[in-house]
Amino acid sequence: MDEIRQIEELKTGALRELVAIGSTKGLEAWRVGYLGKKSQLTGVLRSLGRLPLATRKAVGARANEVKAELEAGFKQKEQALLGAQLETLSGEEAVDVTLPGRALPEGRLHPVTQVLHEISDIFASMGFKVVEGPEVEWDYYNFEALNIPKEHPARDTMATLWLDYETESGDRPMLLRTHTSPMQIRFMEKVKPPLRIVVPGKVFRYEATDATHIPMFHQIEGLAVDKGISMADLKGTLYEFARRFFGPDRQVRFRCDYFPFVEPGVEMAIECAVCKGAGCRLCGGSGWIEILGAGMVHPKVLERVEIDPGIYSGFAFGMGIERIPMLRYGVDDIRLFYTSDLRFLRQF
Ligand code: YSA
Repeated sequence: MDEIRQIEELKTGALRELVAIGSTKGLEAWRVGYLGKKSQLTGVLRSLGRLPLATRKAVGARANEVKAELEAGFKQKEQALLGAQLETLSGEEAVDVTLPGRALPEGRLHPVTQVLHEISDIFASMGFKVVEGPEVEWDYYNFEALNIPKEHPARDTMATLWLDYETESGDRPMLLRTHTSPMQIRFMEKVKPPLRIVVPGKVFRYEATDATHIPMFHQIEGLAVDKGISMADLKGTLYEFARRFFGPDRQVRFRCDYFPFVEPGVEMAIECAVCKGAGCRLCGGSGWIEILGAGMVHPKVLERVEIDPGIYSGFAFGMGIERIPMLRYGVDDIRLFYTSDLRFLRQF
């Protein structure tokens, strides 16, 4: 059969040429010539329909076999050429394909951010909505509306960073918020009870640093206002938080405290993680670390936002965030969170 002989000659010629090829460019030209759409072999396969039935089968089968052989030869040659190319590269171009890849460093959330998310999630699961507020505040929201008028001694307990902005009357009404409590006022101006929110965020104080104090730290504010809310609701909520975050065995202590925007006011402390209550440098020898201030929202604060204290009552709390991971992991200096030492931060 003429066709078969033609195919065999084609194969012999193609393989002879393939052996002699020395570049990837030459190999590509060979592929197009012998295996491409316009190649002789493809032509044979396309014209099978014109052959008499008796020869069609044998020619088709052989043409397909030769095509597979040529394809295999092409692949083998391609590998050989690439391998040779890698071996001949030198200096910067050289690639050692056997080397393992370089792992990219993986980022992660800062431990304080992780804890802030975790605490927000705990309160969210108890029905509190998570909202945020501005870090640059007016005196009105940070102090005045929270029952801390000018000249009130409570202003001295939160040394304030004032902004260099003066009104015509010589007042300096802008500041970096010293706590997250201004969001109580902002939220209640817009939303009336029943309401339950937590407000995570940064706060700023003009303060010297030590093992438990820094000038920029985080707080999470809590506020619940409804009919019939009592101190029992406040304690129940905070006990539940402590149980979920620190586990059931950690001791919790409430003591009376004073904040002008609550009546009565309390502070909550957790048993020191470093000394387990025995007293150490971190807890100043007391065995306890204060984590939050809280209380029943003062009637004057409710009146300010036009909520009738004769009908509604509420509780609020403001928790310092950095001290929480200190208590959980036994970190004995708050400043470690902000010295950017990756050996410390990678542990969380
Ligand atoms: C009180 C009553 C409420 O109804 C609502 C909120 C509050 C808390 C109040 N706004 C407040 O800021 N109180 S506080 O000055 O005692 O701070 C609260 C917590 O922040 C402290 O318990 C402490 O955990 C943390 N804190 C305070 N100063 C800090 C600090 N953490 C790190 N560095 C500082 N300099």
